[in-house]
Amino acid sequence: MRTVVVLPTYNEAENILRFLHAVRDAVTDADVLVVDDNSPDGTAALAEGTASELGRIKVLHRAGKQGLGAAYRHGFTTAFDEGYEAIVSMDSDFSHDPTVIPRMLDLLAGGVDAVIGSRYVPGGATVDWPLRRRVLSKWGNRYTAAVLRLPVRDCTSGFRAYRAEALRGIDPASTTAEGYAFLTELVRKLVANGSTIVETPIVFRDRQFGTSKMSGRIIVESMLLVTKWGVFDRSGRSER
Ligand SMILES: Nc1nc2c(ncn2[C@@H]2O[C@H](COP(=O)(O)OP(=O)(O)OP(=O)(O)O)[C@@H](O)[C@H]2O)c(=O)[nH]1
Ligand SMILES: [Mg+2]
Repeated sequence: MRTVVVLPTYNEAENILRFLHAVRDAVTDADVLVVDDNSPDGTAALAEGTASELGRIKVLHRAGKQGLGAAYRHGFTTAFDEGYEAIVSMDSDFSHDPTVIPRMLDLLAGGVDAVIGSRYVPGGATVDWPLRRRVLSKWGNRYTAAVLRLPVRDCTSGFRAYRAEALRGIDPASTTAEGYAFLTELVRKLVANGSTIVETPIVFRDRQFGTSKMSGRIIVESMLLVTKWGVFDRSGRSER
């Protein structure tokens, strides 16, 4: 399958060079699409340099920080326009291990529509995160799966592989979430559309370099949206 790895970046200067090399080493025949929100630390210029060196890496230069959701909406639209058959998404800070990508692509090739790298299935784990992050993520995911009745244990994992056709079928451009709630929004739409989703265990590591973009605002956004979608689902109304 013609594959592209979509990498959102914001201030990942300390990671991007090594990370692009690690992705290329893990999946030699995949293209890469970096989606940078004009990172003040010069991430995009570093990515361009690596693109010239390694080839088959494209950098989308966006005007400014608009959140993970907006970056992925842009990246996915570009991937659709360029006709890829498989689309991988992942963080660019080494929290997600690129050597897992081939396993995800094998699962896609086996016929599923989407593969989620999951911290909450047997074999999955989160290491070196502070207790409060672990509690927030684990219980946030339990709440999300229960309220939205989703058969997925890690709805907020950004490490995924999608069959492009299945992703296109839910029109990601129509999503609205700004932060990581965007990832739940996609799962909800995929499930509603009858897509098959499997979770494969991953070990999530805290970033070693650079700073977290996690904010109270996007945590609140996620809780409010999940609750709102749950209420809509129960009231029999569809969508938003
Ligand atoms: N283009 C773009 N990328 C973003 C934005 N926010 C975060 N990212 C990138 O998206 C990936 C996942 O980010 P998050 O998990 O939300 O945040 P993070 O900064 O990695 O936070 P920690 O995991 O807590 O360290 C990383 O590669 C970030 O650089 C954004 O607004 N725009
Ligand atoms: Mg991260």
